[in-house]
Amino acid sequence: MGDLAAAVRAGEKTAVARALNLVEDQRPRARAAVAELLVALRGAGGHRVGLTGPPGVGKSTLAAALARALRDSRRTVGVLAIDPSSARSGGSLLGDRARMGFDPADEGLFVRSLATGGDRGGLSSAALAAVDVLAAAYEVVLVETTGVGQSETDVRLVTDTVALVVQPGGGDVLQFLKAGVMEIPDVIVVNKADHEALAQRTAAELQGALQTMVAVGAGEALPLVRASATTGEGVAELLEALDAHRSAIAAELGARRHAGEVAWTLRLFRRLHGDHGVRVLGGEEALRRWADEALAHAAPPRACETLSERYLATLCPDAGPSHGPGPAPLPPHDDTETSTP
Ligand SMILES: Nc1nc2c(ncn2[C@@H]2O[C@H](COP(=O)(O)OP(=O)(O)OP(=O)(O)O)[C@@H](O)[C@H]2O)c(=O)[nH]1
Ligand SMILES: [Mg+2]
Repeated sequence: MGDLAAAVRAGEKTAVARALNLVEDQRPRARAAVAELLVALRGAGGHRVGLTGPPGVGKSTLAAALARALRDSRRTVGVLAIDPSSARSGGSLLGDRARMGFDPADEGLFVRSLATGGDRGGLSSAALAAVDVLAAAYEVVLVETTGVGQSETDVRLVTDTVALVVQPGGGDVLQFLKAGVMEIPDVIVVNKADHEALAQRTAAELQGALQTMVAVGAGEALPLVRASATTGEGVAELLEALDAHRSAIAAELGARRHAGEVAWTLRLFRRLHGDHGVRVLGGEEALRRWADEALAHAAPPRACETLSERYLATLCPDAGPSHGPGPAPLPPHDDTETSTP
């Protein structure tokens, strides 16, 4: 597994493809291998950018345009289209590579769709692990997810910067933002700005709504970019806004990624054991501390297994030798690393 991790880190395309196949493989042996791989791939990694937004606003086209701009500036890029709907257009994005003049032999560009959505509209563990793989291999990772809801919330757990893509006349998004149905992104893009008048009006409406939100303390000022993925207009400005956000959060990046991993571990645990599981392990706060501890030694899927073992041991302390004498005491709540194996 060390060899594969090293090859992925070196950005070898065949290794990245192999790692992503492994990530999608649900068999126990593959899952154990993925757990090992994810630990070996941990560390700084590339800038993870989420592209979210309603169906058909041009996320895939924009991802292709951004990828091209990044390659022009000699940065390496991984593109991941997640969920069934994106997987379809992700396919066309793959087709678009030729049309957009991407060299198939380009070692610095990797495009992949994952058809594996998670339950209840959220992202699957495979999707989240795939982001980790690409971030280890490429300087920038673009993650496309469609829709408003769980997948949009989940993508935040694995990305550093979230860009919400809307299109001219996309007033419903404005309503969602105002109503708090939708979380506030880091950057907003009004795509299809080649429909000039309408794009201008939509941008003005959004700007007004955002200013009101800032004024009432419901959000921060955030960049709003008008772009056209098809003409390329505004794509450089979008890239600047994404880079600026990455620079602005540089100091907190480690903490943010760790918080994302804790949240992801908790989500996986909740999917398996529900609120009951959370109660058995002493409530949300205690569960966070258990997750913190487990994440010192493993990536989220494996950390969740550790929590599950603890849950079972708590439920049936006499269940057999494999569970040992029962759960260990809760680790102290401080910032120093705990050393429980
Ligand atoms: N006029 C115009 N059309 C665009 C632009 N960007 C994308 N489109 C078109 O909009 C349609 C949808 O684009 P996609 O990139 O597939 O949109 P998407 O958001 O990825 O769609 P889903 O993945 O299905 O949610 C396609 O026909 C694109 O050619 C743009 O900037 N201007
Ligand atoms: Mg798409």
